[in-house]
Amino acid sequence: MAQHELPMNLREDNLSEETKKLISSLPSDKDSQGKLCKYQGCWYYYNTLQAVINFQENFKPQGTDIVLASFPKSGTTWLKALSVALLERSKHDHDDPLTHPLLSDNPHGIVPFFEIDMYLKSSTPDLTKFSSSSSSPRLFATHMPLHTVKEGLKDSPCKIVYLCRNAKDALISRWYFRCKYQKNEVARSILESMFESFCTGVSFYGPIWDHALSYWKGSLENPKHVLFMRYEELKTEPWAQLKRLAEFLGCPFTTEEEDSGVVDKILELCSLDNLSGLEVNKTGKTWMNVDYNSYFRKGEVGDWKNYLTPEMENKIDMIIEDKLKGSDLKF
Ligand code: PAP
Repeated sequence: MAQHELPMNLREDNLSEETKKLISSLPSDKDSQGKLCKYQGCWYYYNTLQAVINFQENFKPQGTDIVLASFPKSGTTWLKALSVALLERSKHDHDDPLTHPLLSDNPHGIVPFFEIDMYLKSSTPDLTKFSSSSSSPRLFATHMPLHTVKEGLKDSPCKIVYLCRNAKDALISRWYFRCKYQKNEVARSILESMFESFCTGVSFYGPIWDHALSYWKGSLENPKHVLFMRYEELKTEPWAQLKRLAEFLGCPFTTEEEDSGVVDKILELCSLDNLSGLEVNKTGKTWMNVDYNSYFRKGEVGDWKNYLTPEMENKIDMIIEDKLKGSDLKF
């Protein structure tokens, strides 16, 4: 694909002289979409690296900020929706399309990614819309690993929520997303090449094991600062996990709320069926021209079984087991 046809985050046309110099000193590689380099243990396309550096150098945190973090395709859209619904619940009716933000905008339109929506275009983005007089804390998102995010947050006590998902499901989800975005047929040859990069770790935001480990360790070191959640647990015990998230974010449910069905209402509002059926999510797009509907697919646990061969399964499992050895993280 020609540079100008690629989404801005995958290109290399927005680099400062310092970043060019930095890149020349970093490990580099390429995949079918472009050149990648490894910064602080994580692989980025060049423009995204510029955005990461812009964020690290220029972001001014507030102590009440909340950061939602994930490896791509781990349920970020869901986590964004749940967090917005939790924080906004005292202000809006869950079914009022005129006022509830989730009924008129996609979660990605409401909660910006540092390195995609904010610092990709500018090193000094306008943050005024996130620091209005609103009493809610500011919500941001990221796919960066924890140590890289922390540099931008300086020593601020911001709360960080990480959503982890089975690596094989995240890979299949990424394959579908990429094919849809590039308007390609969902071809097996694309999966096979993505699988190889995924296993070597040389893939956008990879390696997944180091990514998850950074947050796992952070959550063990400072559980009040970093909450480690799992997509699979959100699916099997949504009630308990939503309550856990609410407590961590400092807005636990009251007994009256629980008794009056607020937990269920939030889960229903943020369900894949409900969100994907909203007009805005059927027809809207991100500023980078990604259809909002590409963020909603099956939302199942174990969908990889329909696509990966036993050899592929074995290979990925062995790599991850080996890389996680010595930690008690499993995913
Ligand atoms: P992103 O990293 O590009 O932001 P992200 O939202 O993390 O994408 O991942 C999309 C996955 O989350 C899709 O998984 P699948 O391809 O295996 O189906 C998508 O279906 C799933 N997803 C999106 N919204 C929800 C939701 N409300 N509940 C459960 N799963 C969801």
